[in-house]
Amino acid sequence: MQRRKFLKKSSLTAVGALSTTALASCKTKTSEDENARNAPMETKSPIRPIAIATWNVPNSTAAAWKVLKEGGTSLDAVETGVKMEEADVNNQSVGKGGRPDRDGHVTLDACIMDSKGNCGAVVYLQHITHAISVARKVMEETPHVMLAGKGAEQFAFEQGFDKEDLLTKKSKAEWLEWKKEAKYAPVINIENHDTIGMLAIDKNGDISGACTTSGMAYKMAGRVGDSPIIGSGLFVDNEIGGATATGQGEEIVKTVGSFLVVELMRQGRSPQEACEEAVNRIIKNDPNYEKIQVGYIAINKNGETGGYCIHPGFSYRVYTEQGHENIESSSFL
Ligand code: SD4
Repeated sequence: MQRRKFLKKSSLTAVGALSTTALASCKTKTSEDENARNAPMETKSPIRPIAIATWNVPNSTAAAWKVLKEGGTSLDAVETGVKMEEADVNNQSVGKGGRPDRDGHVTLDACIMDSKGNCGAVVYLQHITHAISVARKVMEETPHVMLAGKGAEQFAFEQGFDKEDLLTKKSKAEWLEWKKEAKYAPVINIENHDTIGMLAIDKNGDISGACTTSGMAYKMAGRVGDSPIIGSGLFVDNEIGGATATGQGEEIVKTVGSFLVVELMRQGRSPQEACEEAVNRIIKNDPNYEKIQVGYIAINKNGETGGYCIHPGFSYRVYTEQGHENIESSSFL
């Protein structure tokens, strides 16, 4: 019953002022759509280049688009794009200015994946704004996939990254205020919004993705969420598409969400349907789902996109040759 309600809702909600890209992924299914979905991918004319990102991050998608428009790779596009949010001190969920853990330390998680299946990640990284670039260095300059904590920091310094203080006055003042009660209760779409996950397809049709965050505000020291975990916060398969996540990382990790979305697309689901099913897994797994927010976005090889979340309020940004827009995601609740 609950499931029926959610399927109905998801097919109705997204038909607002959306581009053909978004509509292709959200509209009510017909047998024509079914045929189109089952047709071999090559027969459709693909939308490319394209960049999409979690939340309304116009500066990031514009920066990624510029790279793509100039003929750059999807890997350069996603790195360049998410760096905008990492450097923005007003985004308190990513990079410099991110909210600290409960001990007052800003610790960053990030990962990146290219079209050849290579990936790199950093977890619990301190003192460096551009965690995504360190993750890329891990991918390109080491035999490993993931570096953590002090080791990641030391590696970054060796690679020429500068040591910085990431705790801004604003985030410090808010943390000191929080400490008075020290009550840990994630606030949906406020405390945990703005992690940026980005997916892009370049002119050659190659897909890459990046995801970067300072994690849940006032988390326990050492806590790592989904964002740097390949398969959870991000997954790309160049034959199929990509997916990335935002929200309560524990739930995303438990269901290996982004990998799940890509595998569902491999089985023939549209990006929208795949995101819905991945959110539905969380709903089924966790009786307390009303207390949390999780949002997924996805793109398939044709450049069709989708997004879905538990609570209303999540949106994602799409940038194509047709222009750019912020799309309000449909939601379970
Ligand atoms: C995490 N998924 O660390 C991240 C949090 C997040 O916007 O998305 N914040 O669990």
